[in-house]
Amino acid sequence: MDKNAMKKMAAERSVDFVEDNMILGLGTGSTVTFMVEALAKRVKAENLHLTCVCTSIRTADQAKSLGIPVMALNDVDHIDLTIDGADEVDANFQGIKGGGAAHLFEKLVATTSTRNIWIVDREKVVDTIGQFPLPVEVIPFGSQQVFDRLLKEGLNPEFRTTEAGQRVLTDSQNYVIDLHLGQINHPHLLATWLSEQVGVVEHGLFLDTVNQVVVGSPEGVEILT
Ligand code: ABF
Repeated sequence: MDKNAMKKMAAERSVDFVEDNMILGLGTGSTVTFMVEALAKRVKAENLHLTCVCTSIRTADQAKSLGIPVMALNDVDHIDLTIDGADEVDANFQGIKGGGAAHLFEKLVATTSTRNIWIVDREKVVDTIGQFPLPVEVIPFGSQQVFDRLLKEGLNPEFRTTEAGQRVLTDSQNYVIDLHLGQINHPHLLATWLSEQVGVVEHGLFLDTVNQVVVGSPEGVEILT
């Protein structure tokens, strides 16, 4: 079974957790794209009343194009449930996000949410996180000095660029530096250190955040709690 089929399977199953009148957080990425498509079908079929807060311009554009009501995060006082993708998640439900360069908005929405569900294909469930490069959003001003500090710390940094060699810009017009670590044995220590670095806006370690993980695999959908 190809990866997209597994993503689609998890995405469609996650929509079952959506209830009428929810304020719903919508994540970012290709798995979420499948989820928003399935959500729009359910909204229409059951005439659900939802308010959705999006974690990227591209998710907001997709939701609005499918007739899903969207509100800004600043305009809601809570979020009942957020469904998002992830790049890696381990057995302790610690994860890496940000492959889609949206982890700042995703973390703001996730930390506002009563419940968080991640939707992944099976390959994203790992023993130890870190094989996926850890994204770090940095402001452009002084980003070279931040890069040099990460390099000196032995964190194997690399500015994320497009195929044309241009630096990737987040929705906040910041840069992303990816840390090629291979394995992160003490994610909480690393998260604290990164958060203390001036010029770092947010990192992609999502620790003690997710409540359930919906995993698509050739054997079917598995819900980890
Ligand atoms: C987003 O989902 C990002 O944080 C994460 O990188 C991405 C996973 O992308 P995909 O679903 O396309 O594999 O939330």
